[in-house]
Amino acid sequence: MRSWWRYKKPAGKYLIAYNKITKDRYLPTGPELAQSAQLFDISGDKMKLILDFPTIGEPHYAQAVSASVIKDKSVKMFKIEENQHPYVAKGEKETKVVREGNKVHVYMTAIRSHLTPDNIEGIKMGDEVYFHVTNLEQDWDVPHGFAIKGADNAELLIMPGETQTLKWVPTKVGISPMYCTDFCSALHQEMTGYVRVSPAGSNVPLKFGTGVTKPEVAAASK
Ligand SMILES: [Cu+2]
Repeated sequence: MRSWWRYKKPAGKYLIAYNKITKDRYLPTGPELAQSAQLFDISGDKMKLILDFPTIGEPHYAQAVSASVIKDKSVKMFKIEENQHPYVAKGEKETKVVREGNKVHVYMTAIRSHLTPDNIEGIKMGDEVYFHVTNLEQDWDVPHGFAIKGADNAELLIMPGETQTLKWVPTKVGISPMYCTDFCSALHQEMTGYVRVSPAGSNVPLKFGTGVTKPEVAAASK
C-alpha cells in the first residue's frame, strides 16, 4: 500500500461542527460577527466536546490531518550558510547598497532588533529599488517582516535564514520610513529605518549606514 493512502482515509475519531448561526455567544468586536465551531471526539459511545471556538462567518469546510503527517517534513529554518540567493547578505558586514543604472539593490539584513542598513540616501525619483532582506536569525520561530511606506504591492515575511526581495518604485521626494512588519520581540518597534528620495537627476550620492541618524556620519563610519 502506498504510504499516502492512509492520509485519504477518514480517521473517524473527530467531528467538527460549523455552526452557522451563533446567537448571543461572542462580543460584537467588528463588522463581522464571530460564528462558533466545535470539535468533538467521536471515538467513544458518546460524542465529547473537546474544543469550542469562534470562527469567521459562513464557515463551510474543514479538513484536518494528524500533526505527525507534517511535523517532521516542515522546513522550520533555512541554514544561513546554505543560502544561495544571489542577493544574500550572510552577515551585517556583507550589507551594501549598489546602483546599476536606475536600479538600486539594497543588500539588507534583519535581526532582533534592527535592520542593516537603516539609513539610505541617494535614491532618486525614477529609480527602482530592490530590498533584498536576509533574516539572520537562526532560531526557527523568529520571522521578520519588511515594508516601506508608499510601496503598493506587498510586504515581506522572511523566515530565519531566508532572503526575500521587495521592489519599490518611489513616488515622491522626501523621507520614506521602512520597518519590520512582524512582531519579533519587545523591541520590534525599533526595527525601523529611513530612505531619502531625491529629485530625478539630483547629485545626492548613494550613502548608507546603521544606527546613526546623520547620513554624513553614516558614510564616514563605513
Ligand atoms: Cu522584526
